Amino acid sequence: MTRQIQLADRIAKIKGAEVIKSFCYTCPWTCPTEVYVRDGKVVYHKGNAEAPNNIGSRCAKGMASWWMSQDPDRLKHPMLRTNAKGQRGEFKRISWDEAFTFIADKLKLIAEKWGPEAVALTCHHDPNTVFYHHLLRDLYGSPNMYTHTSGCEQDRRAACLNLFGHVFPMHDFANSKYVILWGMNMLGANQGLFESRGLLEAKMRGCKLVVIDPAFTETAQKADEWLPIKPGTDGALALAMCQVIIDDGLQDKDFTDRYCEGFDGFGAHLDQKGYTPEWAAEICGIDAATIRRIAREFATTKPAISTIFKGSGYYTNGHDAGRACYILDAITGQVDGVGNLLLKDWAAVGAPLNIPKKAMRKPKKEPLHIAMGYPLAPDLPNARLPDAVIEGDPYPVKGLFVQATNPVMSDPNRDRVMEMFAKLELSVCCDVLMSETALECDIVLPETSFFEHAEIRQGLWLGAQAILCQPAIAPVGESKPPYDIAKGIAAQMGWGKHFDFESWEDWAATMIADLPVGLDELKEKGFWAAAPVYDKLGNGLETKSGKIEIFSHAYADAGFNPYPDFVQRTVIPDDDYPLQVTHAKLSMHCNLVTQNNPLLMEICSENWVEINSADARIYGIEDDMMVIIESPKDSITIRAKVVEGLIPGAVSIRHGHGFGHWAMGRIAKGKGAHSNNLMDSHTNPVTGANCYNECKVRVQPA
Ligand SMILES: Nc1nc2c(c(=O)[nH]1)N[C@H]1C(S)=C(S)[C@@H](COP(=O)(O)OP(=O)(O)OC[C@H]3O[C@@H](n4cnc5c(=O)[nH]c(N)nc54)[C@H](O)[C@@H]3O)O[C@H]1N2
Ligand SMILES: Nc1nc2c(c(=O)[nH]1)N[C@H]1C(S)=C(S)[C@@H](COP(=O)(O)OP(=O)(O)OC[C@H]3O[C@@H](n4cnc5c(=O)[nH]c(N)nc54)[C@H](O)[C@@H]3O)O[C@H]1N2
Ligand code: SF4
Ligand SMILES: [Mo]
Repeated sequence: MTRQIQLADRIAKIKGAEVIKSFCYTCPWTCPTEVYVRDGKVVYHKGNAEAPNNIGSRCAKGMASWWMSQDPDRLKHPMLRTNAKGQRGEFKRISWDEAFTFIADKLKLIAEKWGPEAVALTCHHDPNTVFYHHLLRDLYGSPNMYTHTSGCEQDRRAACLNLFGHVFPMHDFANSKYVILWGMNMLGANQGLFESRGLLEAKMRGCKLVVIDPAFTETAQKADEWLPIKPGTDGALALAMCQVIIDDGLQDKDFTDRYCEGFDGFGAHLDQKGYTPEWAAEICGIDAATIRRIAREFATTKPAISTIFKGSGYYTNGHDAGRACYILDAITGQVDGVGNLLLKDWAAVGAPLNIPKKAMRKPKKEPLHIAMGYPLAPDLPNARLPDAVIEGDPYPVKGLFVQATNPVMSDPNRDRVMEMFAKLELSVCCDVLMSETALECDIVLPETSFFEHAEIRQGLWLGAQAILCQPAIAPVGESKPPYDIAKGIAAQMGWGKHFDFESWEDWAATMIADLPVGLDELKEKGFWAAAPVYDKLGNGLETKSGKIEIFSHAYADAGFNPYPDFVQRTVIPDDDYPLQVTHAKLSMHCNLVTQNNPLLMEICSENWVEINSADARIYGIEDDMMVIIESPKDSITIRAKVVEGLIPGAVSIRHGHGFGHWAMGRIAKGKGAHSNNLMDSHTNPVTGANCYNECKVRVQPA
């Protein structure tokens, strides 16, 4: 324990605070925490020192997140829209009973006129969404329960599912000797803390870090080598690296024989397509000698990891780029061993409600993503949802529940998303703040935050882990936890008996019935974790062949090319719009969650666009100047940072503020600029991912 933590512990204890084990949900990595509460207020909080995920640490946005427990702008009452849709919402306060009745009446009407599949739900991976699933899927009968993932790491998910049959492999960086990060800026956009710490510790022990990114990110700044790649060309580079490894005979033959499907065909495929380093160099802007060298280093330094997050996935060719980056791990035998990409085990966390089979309604239609023609999409292609609402394609969607996600801000093509909200018969927003999406909805329901309610979810740690969030303070205003909201609506629908728990401890006990830990111990510790288990490939994977599918049967069955290919992405800069848009997160904020937090806004009060000094000279841009970025569709005014660390021909827009932030609250309002109306609704044809970087722009001083 560091001196600082000891000191803080002592201060808090002296002042008589109660310590509650919980987790942070400021970002999806949900680090286990200790929340210190006195007189019903959060007075301090820190990482849970016992938990392997964070070992007592937190990131800046996690530290500052206690603000959420007392933000005066928190939603406090259910609100009903009083003006017509298609304009900024005006609302009146209503009671919960009125809210439940309103929603239930609309649900009944939609089921009668269009069928239950005309209601969809989208959320931010919140585990408590499970209560809405019980309500809307199991009892109401809609197959359309989705998350926001097509706006996030959908391409990574799809690549990992198709190759490894695993949705979210973790990284055993701490034991690695060679790491290639493809557009994964984990030291800026931090993903929990043990992976970043593990990587930095490994580096101190001599692990080589190569960052492939158009931008000289926080992570690139710590790398041994930064390879500035032309946007949307990772697939070409990774395929050429695979070819070098196979040409040189550096593959792990024993591993590919035992655990991989289609290795021999893959070599032939690369040869046939001519995916040589010289070919790739032309496309990605990294010279052939470097491609060869990095490929050979990677194949001969073990253990190693080649991994992606979202960078390569924001283009219409991201699906195969992702697969190719991970095939590097597969052909060199670097999967699921110590120091590798780890196909982590999941904890046996069950459903909270036991709804009898005979009470469950079977959906009559296939889920939207299948009906839309995206059978391999791990989630809804969000950018296509407006087609279903506005045009009834592939079938009508009339009701939408939105929980802990802000699609008006987060999805591409804001105009179209807002048009969608105007056309819905029922739009319900469950949030903690009056978000931009809330303002487009019929009804806004104040949910409790992670300081005020209980949740159990899978921990993002190398081994199986279950983590518990416990209520530390009373709900803010009249806000309710998702369980109570779903229960209230269910009661109006005549299904109240299925929500028969009095306290959160009752449903929590049901959820962890199969875990080797009781609720009392879980409350005491805040988490349950098993040691990481390595080398499980012999048990078979959840792919069609049970192996790592370099040849993807899922792709073949869906009519796609089973081996990855490189195709050019869709929107290419031209004379009128000469610059390529890329995006990156802000280290001091999380997406659109933290811009009303004064502590973080004091450090980072607005977002900006980065532009290379060579481009800045061409377009008359000086550092710190306000500039206009204009696409064929829209324009924004934003502050510019003139940098050396960005590939010329691109701009990097830091994501998180802006769009007037008219809704969120008094601190967020009017700060920074938002880029999501610059682009159209481009969707990856295989994974359904939103392609935010399919966007060309021009820039000039404001
Ligand atoms: N501080 C902070 N931490 C966060 C978040 C946050 O908002 N702030 N958000 C959380 C969430 S929800 C997520 S999903 C993760 C995201 O984690 P990351 O995916 O690591 O985060 P981004 O900043 O979006 O990283 C995208 C990177 O890809 C690069 N890039 C763009 N185009 C290309 C390309 O064609 N090829 C390659 N190789 N790189 C490219 C960008 O320059 C950028 O550095 O972070 C999580 N952690
Ligand atoms: N241009 C561009 N667009 C992007 C990205 C990018 O890098 N560039 N990043 C993409 C990525 S990686 C992601 S993950 C998405 C994220 O996009 P979203 O899914 O919209 O998620 P957030 O921005 O995290 O905001 C979520 C909403 O949750 C609310 N909220 C916060 N805490 C709670 C809570 O405890 N309960 C409830 N009910 N609500 C809560 C907030 O007030 C906010 O309205 O955006 C994507 N969009
Ligand atoms: S990484 Fe995410 S979950 Fe962990 S402390 Fe930071 S904001 Fe919270
Ligand atoms: Mo994300």
